[in-house]
Amino acid sequence: MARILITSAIPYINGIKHLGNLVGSQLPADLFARYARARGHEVMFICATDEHGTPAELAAAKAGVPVEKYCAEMHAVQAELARGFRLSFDHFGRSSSQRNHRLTQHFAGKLAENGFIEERLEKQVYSIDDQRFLPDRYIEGTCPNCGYDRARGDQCENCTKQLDPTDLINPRSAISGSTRLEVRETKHLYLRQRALRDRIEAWIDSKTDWPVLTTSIAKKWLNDGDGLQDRGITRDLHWGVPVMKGDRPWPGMEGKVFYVWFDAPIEYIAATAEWADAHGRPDADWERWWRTDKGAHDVTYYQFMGKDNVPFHTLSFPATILGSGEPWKMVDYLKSFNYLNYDGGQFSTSQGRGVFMDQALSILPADYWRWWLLSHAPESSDSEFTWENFQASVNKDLADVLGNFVSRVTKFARAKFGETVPGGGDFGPLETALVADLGARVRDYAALMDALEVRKAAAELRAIWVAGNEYLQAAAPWAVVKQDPARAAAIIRLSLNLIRLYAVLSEPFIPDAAATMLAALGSDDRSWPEDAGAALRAIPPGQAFSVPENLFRKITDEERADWQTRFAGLRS
Ligand code: B3M
Ligand code: ZN
Repeated sequence: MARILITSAIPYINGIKHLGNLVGSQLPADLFARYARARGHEVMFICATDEHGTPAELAAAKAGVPVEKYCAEMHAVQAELARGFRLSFDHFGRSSSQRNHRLTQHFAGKLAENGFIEERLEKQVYSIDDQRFLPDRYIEGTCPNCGYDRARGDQCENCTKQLDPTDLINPRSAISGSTRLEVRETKHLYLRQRALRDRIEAWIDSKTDWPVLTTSIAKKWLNDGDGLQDRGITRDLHWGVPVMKGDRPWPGMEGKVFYVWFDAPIEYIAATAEWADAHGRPDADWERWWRTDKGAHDVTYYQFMGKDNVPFHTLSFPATILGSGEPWKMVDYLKSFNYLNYDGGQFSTSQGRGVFMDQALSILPADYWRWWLLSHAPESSDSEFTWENFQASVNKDLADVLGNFVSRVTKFARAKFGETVPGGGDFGPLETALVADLGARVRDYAALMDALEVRKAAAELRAIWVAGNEYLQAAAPWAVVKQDPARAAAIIRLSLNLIRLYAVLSEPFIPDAAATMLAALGSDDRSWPEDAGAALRAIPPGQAFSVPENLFRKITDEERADWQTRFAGLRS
Protein backbone atom coordinates (compact mmCIF):
# COMPACT_ATOMS: atom_id res chain seq x y z
CA MET A 1 0.00 0.00 0.00
CA ALA A 2 1.35 3.38 -1.04
CA ARG A 3 0.44 6.90 0.03
CA ILE A 4 -0.82 8.99 -2.83
CA LEU A 5 -1.40 12.74 -2.78
CA ILE A 6 -3.52 14.11 -5.62
CA THR A 7 -4.35 17.72 -6.38
CA SER A 8 -6.49 19.16 -9.13
CA ALA A 9 -5.88 22.71 -10.38
CA ILE A 10 -8.22 24.85 -8.33
CA PRO A 11 -11.03 26.43 -10.38
CA TYR A 12 -11.52 30.19 -10.37
CA ILE A 13 -14.40 31.28 -8.19
CA ASN A 14 -16.04 33.55 -10.75
CA GLY A 15 -18.62 31.50 -12.54
CA ILE A 16 -19.56 27.91 -13.15
CA LYS A 17 -16.98 25.82 -14.99
CA HIS A 18 -17.60 24.32 -18.42
CA LEU A 19 -16.93 20.74 -19.46
CA GLY A 20 -13.58 21.73 -20.95
CA ASN A 21 -12.40 22.94 -17.55
CA LEU A 22 -13.74 19.79 -15.90
CA VAL A 23 -11.96 17.34 -18.18
CA GLY A 24 -8.67 19.23 -17.91
CA SER A 25 -8.18 18.82 -14.18
CA GLN A 26 -10.87 17.85 -11.68
CA LEU A 27 -12.37 14.90 -13.52
CA PRO A 28 -9.17 13.00 -14.43
CA ALA A 29 -7.86 13.72 -10.93
CA ASP A 30 -11.01 12.11 -9.56
CA LEU A 31 -10.59 9.13 -11.89
CA PHE A 32 -7.12 8.58 -10.54
CA ALA A 33 -8.13 9.09 -6.91
CA ARG A 34 -10.89 6.52 -7.22
CA TYR A 35 -8.58 4.08 -8.96
CA ALA A 36 -5.84 4.52 -6.36
CA ARG A 37 -8.34 3.87 -3.56
CA ALA A 38 -9.65 0.80 -5.39
CA ARG A 39 -6.10 -0.54 -5.46
CA GLY A 40 -5.96 -0.18 -1.68
CA HIS A 41 -3.69 2.86 -1.47
CA GLU A 42 -4.03 5.59 1.10
CA VAL A 43 -5.21 8.64 -0.85
CA MET A 44 -5.46 12.35 -0.09
CA PHE A 45 -7.37 14.12 -2.87
CA ILE A 46 -7.49 17.90 -2.64
CA CYS A 47 -9.17 20.66 -4.58
CA ALA A 48 -10.41 24.17 -3.73
CA THR A 49 -11.75 27.36 -5.24
CA ASP A 50 -9.28 30.00 -6.42
CA GLU A 51 -10.89 33.09 -4.95
CA HIS A 52 -8.56 36.05 -5.25
CA GLY A 53 -7.74 38.48 -8.04
CA THR A 54 -9.45 41.18 -10.05
CA PRO A 55 -11.94 38.89 -11.89
CA ALA A 56 -13.45 37.80 -8.55
CA GLU A 57 -13.69 41.42 -7.38
CA LEU A 58 -15.36 42.50 -10.61
CA ALA A 59 -17.77 39.57 -10.73
CA ALA A 60 -18.86 40.41 -7.19
CA ALA A 61 -19.31 44.06 -8.10
CA LYS A 62 -21.37 43.04 -11.11
CA ALA A 63 -23.54 40.81 -8.92
CA GLY A 64 -23.85 43.71 -6.48
CA VAL A 65 -22.63 41.78 -3.43
CA PRO A 66 -19.53 42.14 -1.25
CA VAL A 67 -16.71 39.99 -2.58
CA GLU A 68 -16.55 37.82 0.59
CA LYS A 69 -20.22 36.99 0.23
CA TYR A 70 -19.92 36.38 -3.50
CA CYS A 71 -17.06 33.95 -2.96
CA ALA A 72 -18.85 32.09 -0.16
CA GLU A 73 -21.92 31.64 -2.36
CA MET A 74 -20.00 30.60 -5.44
CA HIS A 75 -17.94 28.17 -3.40
CA ALA A 76 -21.15 26.50 -2.26
CA VAL A 77 -22.40 26.35 -5.86
CA GLN A 78 -19.17 24.82 -7.12
CA ALA A 79 -19.05 22.35 -4.23
CA GLU A 80 -22.58 21.22 -5.04
CA LEU A 81 -21.73 20.72 -8.71
CA ALA A 82 -18.61 18.80 -7.72
CA ARG A 83 -20.83 16.46 -5.69
CA GLY A 84 -23.16 16.22 -8.67
CA PHE A 85 -20.28 15.02 -10.82
CA ARG A 86 -19.21 12.66 -8.01
CA LEU A 87 -15.84 14.32 -7.58
CA SER A 88 -14.55 12.52 -4.52
CA PHE A 89 -12.37 15.21 -2.95
CA ASP A 90 -11.21 14.56 0.57
CA HIS A 91 -11.51 18.30 0.91
CA PHE A 92 -12.72 21.12 -1.31
CA GLY A 93 -11.07 24.14 0.25
CA ARG A 94 -11.01 27.88 -0.32
CA SER A 95 -7.93 29.91 -1.17
CA SER A 96 -9.38 32.73 0.94
CA SER A 97 -9.14 30.59 4.08
CA GLN A 98 -7.16 31.75 7.10
CA ARG A 99 -4.95 28.70 6.60
CA ASN A 100 -3.97 29.96 3.18
CA HIS A 101 -3.46 33.50 4.42
CA ARG A 102 -1.03 32.32 7.07
CA LEU A 103 0.80 29.84 4.88
CA THR A 104 1.16 32.31 1.98
CA GLN A 105 2.55 34.92 4.39
CA HIS A 106 4.83 32.27 5.85
CA PHE A 107 6.28 31.39 2.43
CA ALA A 108 6.79 35.07 1.59
CA GLY A 109 8.59 35.58 4.90
CA LYS A 110 10.91 32.63 4.27
CA LEU A 111 11.62 33.77 0.71
CA ALA A 112 12.53 37.22 2.02
CA GLU A 113 14.75 35.74 4.75
CA ASN A 114 16.58 33.73 2.12
CA GLY A 115 17.12 36.70 -0.16
CA PHE A 116 14.70 35.71 -2.92
CA ILE A 117 12.44 38.75 -2.68
CA GLU A 118 13.29 42.10 -4.23
CA GLU A 119 11.36 45.31 -3.58
CA ARG A 120 10.87 47.47 -6.66
CA LEU A 121 9.39 50.92 -7.08
CA GLU A 122 7.08 51.14 -10.09
CA LYS A 123 4.84 53.59 -11.82
CA GLN A 124 1.24 52.50 -12.22
CA VAL A 125 -2.04 54.03 -13.27
CA TYR A 126 -4.29 54.99 -10.34
CA SER A 127 -8.00 55.71 -10.73
CA ILE A 128 -9.07 58.43 -8.33
CA ASP A 129 -12.77 57.62 -8.58
CA ASP A 130 -12.31 53.85 -8.27
CA GLN A 131 -9.81 54.45 -5.46
CA ARG A 132 -7.49 51.79 -6.80
CA PHE A 133 -4.57 51.07 -9.05
CA LEU A 134 -5.73 49.61 -12.34
CA PRO A 135 -4.19 46.52 -13.88
CA ASP A 136 -3.22 47.20 -17.51
CA ARG A 137 -6.18 45.38 -18.97
CA TYR A 138 -8.63 47.47 -16.96
CA ILE A 139 -7.56 50.67 -18.66
CA GLU A 140 -9.28 51.45 -21.96
CA GLY A 141 -8.72 54.14 -24.53
CA THR A 142 -8.07 54.92 -28.17
CA CYS A 143 -5.34 52.95 -29.92
CA PRO A 144 -2.51 55.23 -31.11
CA ASN A 145 -1.87 52.80 -33.95
CA CYS A 146 -5.31 52.21 -35.53
CA GLY A 147 -7.67 54.59 -33.76
CA TYR A 148 -9.87 51.81 -32.30
CA ASP A 149 -11.58 53.41 -29.32
CA ARG A 150 -11.84 50.37 -27.04
CA ALA A 151 -8.19 49.33 -26.96
CA ARG A 152 -6.99 47.86 -23.66
CA GLY A 153 -3.94 48.99 -21.76
CA ASP A 154 -2.07 45.78 -22.55
CA GLN A 155 -3.09 45.29 -26.18
CA CYS A 156 -5.32 46.62 -28.95
CA GLU A 157 -7.82 43.93 -29.81
CA ASN A 158 -8.41 45.48 -33.23
CA CYS A 159 -4.87 45.72 -34.64
CA THR A 160 -3.22 43.37 -32.02
CA LYS A 161 -0.49 45.94 -31.22
CA GLN A 162 0.97 45.44 -27.75
CA LEU A 163 0.51 48.59 -25.72
CA ASP A 164 1.46 50.24 -22.47
CA PRO A 165 -1.40 51.97 -20.65
CA THR A 166 0.40 55.30 -21.12
CA ASP A 167 0.25 54.83 -24.93
CA LEU A 168 -3.54 55.09 -24.93
CA ILE A 169 -5.24 58.28 -26.10
CA ASN A 170 -8.03 59.45 -23.74
CA PRO A 171 -7.49 56.66 -21.24
CA ARG A 172 -10.34 55.70 -18.91
CA SER A 173 -11.05 53.11 -16.25
CA ALA A 174 -12.72 50.01 -17.70
CA ILE A 175 -14.34 49.50 -14.32
CA SER A 176 -16.13 52.83 -13.88
CA GLY A 177 -15.41 54.70 -17.11
CA SER A 178 -13.77 57.45 -15.07
CA THR A 179 -11.07 59.50 -16.81
CA ARG A 180 -9.63 60.86 -13.59
CA LEU A 181 -6.50 58.74 -13.84
CA GLU A 182 -2.99 59.52 -12.76
CA VAL A 183 0.34 57.77 -12.70
CA ARG A 184 1.51 57.03 -9.17
CA GLU A 185 4.55 55.37 -7.73
CA THR A 186 3.95 52.13 -5.91
CA LYS A 187 6.18 49.47 -4.38
CA HIS A 188 5.96 45.80 -5.33
CA LEU A 189 7.64 42.56 -4.38
CA TYR A 190 9.36 40.42 -6.98
CA LEU A 191 10.20 36.76 -6.59
CA ARG A 192 13.77 36.30 -7.84
CA GLN A 193 13.09 33.28 -9.98
CA ARG A 194 16.23 33.85 -12.06
CA ALA A 195 18.35 33.19 -9.01
CA LEU A 196 16.59 29.82 -8.65
CA ARG A 197 16.75 28.92 -12.32
CA ASP A 198 19.46 26.28 -12.13
CA ARG A 199 17.83 24.50 -9.24
CA ILE A 200 14.49 24.51 -11.02
CA GLU A 201 16.08 23.20 -14.20
CA ALA A 202 17.85 20.39 -12.34
CA TRP A 203 14.58 19.47 -10.68
CA ILE A 204 12.69 19.40 -14.00
CA ASP A 205 15.49 17.37 -15.60
CA SER A 206 15.14 14.79 -12.85
CA LYS A 207 11.51 14.17 -13.93
CA THR A 208 12.25 11.82 -16.77
CA ASP A 209 8.83 10.18 -16.78
CA TRP A 210 6.72 13.31 -17.23
CA PRO A 211 4.43 13.56 -20.27
CA VAL A 212 6.00 15.38 -23.23
CA LEU A 213 3.34 18.08 -23.02
CA THR A 214 4.38 18.97 -19.47
CA THR A 215 8.13 18.94 -20.02
CA SER A 216 8.03 20.84 -23.30
CA ILE A 217 6.03 23.70 -21.77
CA ALA A 218 8.30 23.85 -18.72
CA LYS A 219 11.44 23.88 -20.90
CA LYS A 220 10.03 26.52 -23.21
CA TRP A 221 9.51 28.96 -20.36
CA LEU A 222 12.81 28.11 -18.78
CA ASN A 223 14.77 28.86 -21.94
CA ASP A 224 12.68 31.23 -24.05
CA GLY A 225 14.03 34.69 -24.78
CA ASP A 226 15.84 35.92 -21.71
CA GLY A 227 14.85 32.79 -19.85
CA LEU A 228 13.03 32.67 -16.57
CA GLN A 229 11.93 36.14 -15.46
CA ASP A 230 11.63 37.48 -11.94
CA ARG A 231 7.98 37.80 -11.16
CA GLY A 232 5.85 40.40 -9.42
CA ILE A 233 3.99 38.68 -6.58
CA THR A 234 2.02 41.60 -5.13
CA ARG A 235 -0.91 43.68 -6.34
CA ASP A 236 -2.66 46.87 -5.33
CA LEU A 237 -6.02 45.25 -4.65
CA HIS A 238 -8.27 45.01 -1.63
CA TRP A 239 -9.26 41.38 -1.95
CA GLY A 240 -6.52 38.83 -1.36
CA VAL A 241 -3.92 37.73 1.16
CA PRO A 242 -2.50 40.85 2.84
CA VAL A 243 1.23 41.21 2.27
CA MET A 244 3.04 40.21 5.45
CA LYS A 245 6.48 38.86 6.24
CA GLY A 246 5.39 35.76 8.09
CA ASP A 247 3.31 37.15 10.96
CA ARG A 248 5.03 40.53 10.90
CA PRO A 249 3.99 43.64 8.94
CA TRP A 250 5.94 44.41 5.75
CA PRO A 251 6.96 48.07 5.82
CA GLY A 252 5.84 49.93 2.73
CA MET A 253 3.48 47.15 1.64
CA GLU A 254 0.47 48.20 3.70
CA GLY A 255 -2.85 47.78 1.91
CA LYS A 256 -1.41 45.44 -0.73
CA VAL A 257 -2.13 41.79 -1.34
CA PHE A 258 -0.26 38.89 -2.88
CA TYR A 259 -0.84 38.15 -6.55
CA VAL A 260 -3.46 35.42 -6.98
CA TRP A 261 -1.02 33.06 -8.69
CA PHE A 262 1.32 33.33 -5.72
CA ASP A 263 -1.24 32.15 -3.18
CA ALA A 264 -3.27 29.75 -5.37
CA PRO A 265 -0.86 26.77 -5.48
CA ILE A 266 -0.02 27.26 -1.79
CA GLU A 267 -3.72 26.51 -1.25
CA TYR A 268 -3.04 22.87 -2.15
CA ILE A 269 -1.17 22.66 1.13
CA ALA A 270 -3.50 24.99 3.01
CA ALA A 271 -6.57 23.04 1.86
CA THR A 272 -5.07 19.90 3.37
CA ALA A 273 -4.71 21.82 6.62
CA GLU A 274 -8.35 22.91 6.20
CA TRP A 275 -9.20 19.22 5.85
CA ALA A 276 -7.48 18.48 9.16
CA ASP A 277 -9.29 21.39 10.83
CA ALA A 278 -12.65 20.24 9.45
CA HIS A 279 -12.11 16.78 10.95
CA GLY A 280 -10.71 17.98 14.26
CA ARG A 281 -7.34 16.44 13.49
CA PRO A 282 -3.95 17.70 14.66
CA ASP A 283 -1.47 19.43 12.33
CA ALA A 284 0.61 16.28 12.19
CA ASP A 285 -2.18 14.66 10.15
CA TRP A 286 -1.85 17.08 7.24
CA GLU A 287 1.88 17.57 7.64
CA ARG A 288 2.49 13.90 6.99
CA TRP A 289 1.30 14.59 3.42
CA TRP A 290 3.36 17.70 2.85
CA ARG A 291 6.44 17.81 5.02
CA THR A 292 9.15 15.38 4.02
CA ASP A 293 10.61 15.75 7.53
CA LYS A 294 7.25 14.73 9.03
CA GLY A 295 6.30 11.63 7.09
CA ALA A 296 5.79 12.83 3.51
CA HIS A 297 9.04 11.29 2.28
CA ASP A 298 7.08 8.20 1.19
CA VAL A 299 4.21 10.11 -0.44
CA THR A 300 3.86 10.11 -4.23
CA TYR A 301 2.35 13.40 -5.36
CA TYR A 302 0.33 13.79 -8.60
CA GLN A 303 -0.95 17.08 -10.01
CA PHE A 304 -3.62 17.46 -12.71
CA MET A 305 -4.14 20.60 -14.80
CA GLY A 306 -4.78 22.17 -18.20
CA LYS A 307 -1.71 23.06 -20.25
CA ASP A 308 -2.07 26.79 -19.60
CA ASN A 309 -1.39 26.14 -15.91
CA VAL A 310 1.82 24.20 -16.45
CA PRO A 311 4.30 27.13 -16.23
CA PHE A 312 2.97 28.11 -12.82
CA HIS A 313 3.38 24.56 -11.52
CA THR A 314 6.74 23.73 -13.09
CA LEU A 315 8.46 27.07 -12.48
CA SER A 316 6.73 29.53 -10.15
CA PHE A 317 5.38 27.22 -7.46
CA PRO A 318 8.62 25.19 -7.36
CA ALA A 319 10.49 28.51 -7.05
CA THR A 320 8.36 29.34 -4.00
CA ILE A 321 9.04 25.96 -2.43
CA LEU A 322 12.74 25.70 -3.28
CA GLY A 323 13.31 29.29 -2.21
CA SER A 324 11.68 28.67 1.17
CA GLY A 325 14.51 26.30 2.03
CA GLU A 326 11.99 24.14 3.89
CA PRO A 327 11.31 20.44 3.31
CA TRP A 328 7.96 20.65 1.52
CA LYS A 329 6.79 17.82 -0.67
CA MET A 330 7.14 18.66 -4.37
CA VAL A 331 5.17 17.15 -7.21
CA ASP A 332 6.33 13.78 -8.53
CA TYR A 333 4.13 13.48 -11.59
CA LEU A 334 2.40 16.33 -13.40
CA LYS A 335 -0.37 15.30 -15.76
CA SER A 336 -1.42 18.09 -18.10
CA PHE A 337 -4.16 18.26 -20.71
CA ASN A 338 -4.75 19.98 -24.01
CA TYR A 339 -8.01 21.76 -24.69
CA LEU A 340 -11.44 20.35 -25.33
CA ASN A 341 -13.22 22.28 -28.06
CA TYR A 342 -16.95 22.64 -28.47
CA ASP A 343 -18.73 21.92 -31.72
CA GLY A 344 -16.39 23.61 -34.17
CA GLY A 345 -15.13 26.33 -31.82
CA GLN A 346 -13.85 26.86 -28.31
CA PHE A 347 -15.55 26.53 -24.97
CA SER A 348 -15.56 30.03 -23.51
CA THR A 349 -16.50 31.18 -20.04
CA SER A 350 -16.43 34.87 -20.89
CA GLN A 351 -18.64 34.30 -23.94
CA GLY A 352 -20.78 31.61 -22.33
CA ARG A 353 -20.11 29.18 -25.18
CA GLY A 354 -20.47 25.42 -24.69
CA VAL A 355 -21.99 23.22 -22.00
CA PHE A 356 -21.46 24.22 -18.38
CA MET A 357 -21.44 21.86 -15.41
CA ASP A 358 -24.90 22.81 -14.14
CA GLN A 359 -26.43 22.55 -17.62
CA ALA A 360 -24.86 19.15 -18.22
CA LEU A 361 -26.32 17.69 -15.01
CA SER A 362 -29.71 19.18 -15.80
CA ILE A 363 -30.03 16.99 -18.89
CA LEU A 364 -28.23 13.75 -18.00
CA PRO A 365 -26.70 12.06 -14.93
CA ALA A 366 -23.00 12.43 -14.18
CA ASP A 367 -21.90 9.01 -15.46
CA TYR A 368 -22.88 9.82 -19.04
CA TRP A 369 -20.66 12.92 -19.03
CA ARG A 370 -17.86 11.30 -17.09
CA TRP A 371 -17.66 8.46 -19.58
CA TRP A 372 -17.66 10.64 -22.66
CA LEU A 373 -15.27 13.22 -21.27
CA LEU A 374 -12.75 10.75 -19.92
CA SER A 375 -12.86 8.44 -22.93
CA HIS A 376 -12.21 11.52 -25.11
CA ALA A 377 -9.79 13.33 -22.80
CA PRO A 378 -7.59 15.78 -24.73
CA GLU A 379 -4.30 14.07 -23.98
CA SER A 380 -2.08 13.89 -27.06
CA SER A 381 -3.90 16.73 -28.81
CA ASP A 382 -6.94 18.95 -28.44
CA SER A 383 -10.22 17.06 -28.79
CA GLU A 384 -13.72 18.13 -29.67
CA PHE A 385 -17.13 17.69 -28.15
CA THR A 386 -19.90 17.18 -30.67
CA TRP A 387 -23.42 16.09 -29.84
CA GLU A 388 -23.28 13.35 -32.50
CA ASN A 389 -20.19 11.86 -30.98
CA PHE A 390 -21.62 12.15 -27.48
CA GLN A 391 -24.83 10.40 -28.53
CA ALA A 392 -22.93 7.65 -30.33
CA SER A 393 -20.59 6.94 -27.39
CA VAL A 394 -23.35 6.88 -24.81
CA ASN A 395 -25.62 4.70 -26.91
CA LYS A 396 -22.94 2.25 -27.97
CA ASP A 397 -20.51 1.99 -25.09
CA LEU A 398 -22.80 2.53 -22.14
CA ALA A 399 -26.22 1.35 -23.32
CA ASP A 400 -25.44 -1.34 -25.92
CA VAL A 401 -22.27 -2.81 -24.49
CA LEU A 402 -22.31 -2.49 -20.70
CA GLY A 403 -25.97 -1.78 -19.94
CA ASN A 404 -27.22 -4.48 -22.25
CA PHE A 405 -24.92 -7.11 -20.76
CA VAL A 406 -26.13 -6.40 -17.24
CA SER A 407 -29.74 -6.41 -18.26
CA ARG A 408 -29.57 -9.61 -20.38
CA VAL A 409 -27.73 -11.56 -17.72
CA THR A 410 -29.86 -10.56 -14.75
CA LYS A 411 -33.16 -10.92 -16.61
CA PHE A 412 -32.29 -14.31 -18.04
CA ALA A 413 -31.03 -15.51 -14.66
CA ARG A 414 -34.21 -14.45 -12.93
CA ALA A 415 -36.41 -16.05 -15.59
CA LYS A 416 -34.65 -19.43 -15.50
CA PHE A 417 -33.24 -19.78 -12.00
CA GLY A 418 -35.03 -17.23 -9.82
CA GLU A 419 -33.42 -14.40 -7.93
CA THR A 420 -30.45 -16.23 -6.45
CA VAL A 421 -27.11 -17.06 -8.04
CA PRO A 422 -27.50 -20.61 -9.42
CA GLY A 423 -25.11 -23.41 -8.40
CA GLY A 424 -23.93 -26.51 -10.28
CA GLY A 425 -22.57 -27.08 -13.78
CA ASP A 426 -19.07 -27.16 -15.13
CA PHE A 427 -16.78 -24.65 -16.72
CA GLY A 428 -15.23 -25.56 -20.07
CA PRO A 429 -12.84 -24.18 -22.65
CA LEU A 430 -14.89 -21.00 -23.19
CA GLU A 431 -14.46 -20.05 -19.55
CA THR A 432 -10.78 -20.93 -19.51
CA ALA A 433 -10.24 -18.70 -22.53
CA LEU A 434 -12.27 -15.88 -20.98
CA VAL A 435 -10.34 -16.03 -17.72
CA ALA A 436 -7.02 -15.89 -19.59
CA ASP A 437 -8.22 -13.01 -21.76
CA LEU A 438 -9.61 -11.03 -18.83
CA GLY A 439 -6.52 -11.63 -16.73
CA ALA A 440 -4.35 -10.08 -19.43
CA ARG A 441 -6.77 -7.24 -20.07
CA VAL A 442 -7.17 -6.33 -16.42
CA ARG A 443 -3.38 -6.16 -16.05
CA ASP A 444 -3.22 -3.95 -19.13
CA TYR A 445 -6.00 -1.73 -17.83
CA ALA A 446 -4.24 -1.32 -14.49
CA ALA A 447 -0.95 -0.50 -16.21
CA LEU A 448 -2.67 2.20 -18.28
CA MET A 449 -4.35 3.66 -15.21
CA ASP A 450 -1.03 3.62 -13.34
CA ALA A 451 0.49 5.51 -16.27
CA LEU A 452 -2.44 8.00 -16.34
CA GLU A 453 -3.20 7.09 -19.94
CA VAL A 454 -6.83 8.06 -19.57
CA ARG A 455 -8.14 7.46 -23.09
CA LYS A 456 -6.30 4.21 -23.53
CA ALA A 457 -7.53 3.00 -20.15
CA ALA A 458 -11.11 3.82 -21.19
CA ALA A 459 -10.64 1.88 -24.42
CA GLU A 460 -9.32 -1.15 -22.52
CA LEU A 461 -12.22 -0.99 -20.08
CA ARG A 462 -14.62 -0.96 -22.98
CA ALA A 463 -12.80 -3.95 -24.48
CA ILE A 464 -13.31 -5.77 -21.17
CA TRP A 465 -17.06 -5.07 -21.40
CA VAL A 466 -17.05 -6.30 -24.99
CA ALA A 467 -15.28 -9.51 -23.98
CA GLY A 468 -18.16 -10.32 -21.64
CA ASN A 469 -20.70 -9.79 -24.40
CA GLU A 470 -18.75 -12.00 -26.76
CA TYR A 471 -18.48 -14.70 -24.15
CA LEU A 472 -22.20 -14.58 -23.52
CA GLN A 473 -22.90 -14.75 -27.22
CA ALA A 474 -20.61 -17.76 -27.67
CA ALA A 475 -21.78 -19.57 -24.53
CA ALA A 476 -25.45 -18.93 -25.47
CA PRO A 477 -27.09 -19.96 -22.18
CA TRP A 478 -30.55 -19.37 -23.68
CA ALA A 479 -29.89 -22.26 -26.11
CA VAL A 480 -27.91 -24.46 -23.71
CA VAL A 481 -30.53 -24.30 -20.96
CA LYS A 482 -32.92 -26.49 -22.95
CA GLN A 483 -30.63 -29.58 -22.97
CA ASP A 484 -28.24 -28.84 -20.13
CA PRO A 485 -29.65 -26.55 -17.38
CA ALA A 486 -26.64 -27.18 -15.12
CA ARG A 487 -24.23 -25.92 -17.75
CA ALA A 488 -26.48 -22.87 -18.32
CA ALA A 489 -26.37 -22.25 -14.56
CA ALA A 490 -22.56 -22.26 -14.64
CA ILE A 491 -22.56 -19.74 -17.49
CA ILE A 492 -24.97 -17.47 -15.67
CA ARG A 493 -23.11 -17.74 -12.38
CA LEU A 494 -19.96 -16.63 -14.13
CA SER A 495 -21.81 -13.84 -15.93
CA LEU A 496 -23.28 -12.52 -12.70
CA ASN A 497 -19.76 -12.51 -11.30
CA LEU A 498 -18.64 -10.61 -14.36
CA ILE A 499 -21.05 -7.86 -13.41
CA ARG A 500 -19.30 -7.50 -10.07
CA LEU A 501 -15.95 -7.43 -11.79
CA TYR A 502 -17.24 -4.74 -14.16
CA ALA A 503 -18.51 -2.69 -11.25
CA VAL A 504 -15.11 -2.75 -9.56
CA LEU A 505 -13.16 -1.96 -12.71
CA SER A 506 -15.59 0.70 -13.96
CA GLU A 507 -16.10 2.55 -10.69
CA PRO A 508 -13.42 5.21 -11.37
CA PHE A 509 -15.19 6.14 -14.62
CA ILE A 510 -18.86 5.62 -13.79
CA PRO A 511 -19.28 5.45 -10.01
CA ASP A 512 -23.08 5.57 -9.92
CA ALA A 513 -23.56 2.71 -12.36
CA ALA A 514 -20.92 0.74 -10.45
CA ALA A 515 -22.85 1.22 -7.22
CA THR A 516 -26.09 0.13 -8.90
CA MET A 517 -24.43 -3.04 -10.22
CA LEU A 518 -23.02 -3.97 -6.83
CA ALA A 519 -26.31 -3.27 -5.10
CA ALA A 520 -28.15 -5.48 -7.60
CA LEU A 521 -25.77 -8.29 -6.73
CA GLY A 522 -26.18 -7.66 -3.03
CA SER A 523 -22.42 -7.31 -2.85
CA ASP A 524 -20.09 -4.80 -1.32
CA ASP A 525 -17.02 -6.74 -2.33
CA ARG A 526 -14.95 -4.10 -4.11
CA SER A 527 -11.75 -6.09 -4.10
CA TRP A 528 -9.59 -5.61 -7.16
CA PRO A 529 -9.47 -8.67 -9.47
CA GLU A 530 -5.79 -9.54 -9.03
CA ASP A 531 -6.67 -13.05 -10.17
CA ALA A 532 -9.43 -13.12 -12.79
CA GLY A 533 -10.34 -16.77 -12.10
CA ALA A 534 -10.82 -16.17 -8.39
CA ALA A 535 -12.62 -12.88 -9.01
CA LEU A 536 -15.20 -14.70 -11.14
CA ARG A 537 -16.05 -16.96 -8.20
CA ALA A 538 -16.40 -14.14 -5.64
CA ILE A 539 -20.20 -14.27 -5.55
CA PRO A 540 -21.22 -17.76 -4.42
CA PRO A 541 -24.25 -19.83 -5.43
CA GLY A 542 -27.31 -19.05 -3.36
CA GLN A 543 -26.64 -15.33 -3.04
CA ALA A 544 -29.71 -13.22 -3.76
CA PHE A 545 -29.59 -10.67 -6.57
CA SER A 546 -32.08 -8.37 -8.27
CA VAL A 547 -32.56 -7.02 -11.75
CA PRO A 548 -31.45 -3.38 -11.71
CA GLU A 549 -33.26 -0.59 -13.47
CA ASN A 550 -31.79 0.06 -16.89
CA LEU A 551 -28.25 1.24 -16.17
CA PHE A 552 -28.17 3.62 -19.12
CA ARG A 553 -30.79 4.90 -21.46
CA LYS A 554 -30.18 5.84 -25.05
CA ILE A 555 -30.09 9.39 -26.30
CA THR A 556 -32.69 9.81 -29.03
CA ASP A 557 -32.13 11.76 -32.23
CA GLU A 558 -34.76 14.29 -31.15
CA GLU A 559 -33.01 14.92 -27.86
CA ARG A 560 -29.69 15.31 -29.59
CA ALA A 561 -31.15 17.83 -32.04
CA ASP A 562 -32.90 19.67 -29.22
CA TRP A 563 -29.74 19.97 -27.10
CA GLN A 564 -27.73 20.96 -30.12
CA THR A 565 -29.96 23.98 -30.69
CA ARG A 566 -30.44 24.73 -27.03
CA PHE A 567 -26.68 24.96 -26.44
CA ALA A 568 -25.77 26.57 -29.75
CA GLY A 569 -26.46 30.05 -28.44
CA LEU A 570 -24.51 31.81 -25.77
CA ARG A 571 -25.29 31.45 -22.10
CA SER A 572 -26.32 34.80 -20.69
N1 B3M B 1 -7.47 28.94 -11.14
C1 B3M B 1 -6.64 28.58 -13.43
C2 B3M B 1 -7.71 27.64 -13.88
O1 B3M B 1 -8.73 27.46 -13.21
C3 B3M B 1 -6.33 28.61 -11.98
C4 B3M B 1 -5.66 27.36 -11.52
C5 B3M B 1 -4.95 27.55 -10.24
S1 B3M B 1 -4.10 26.10 -9.79
C6 B3M B 1 -3.22 26.51 -8.42
O2 B3M B 1 -7.54 27.09 -14.93
ZN1 ZN C 1 -5.15 49.31 -32.69
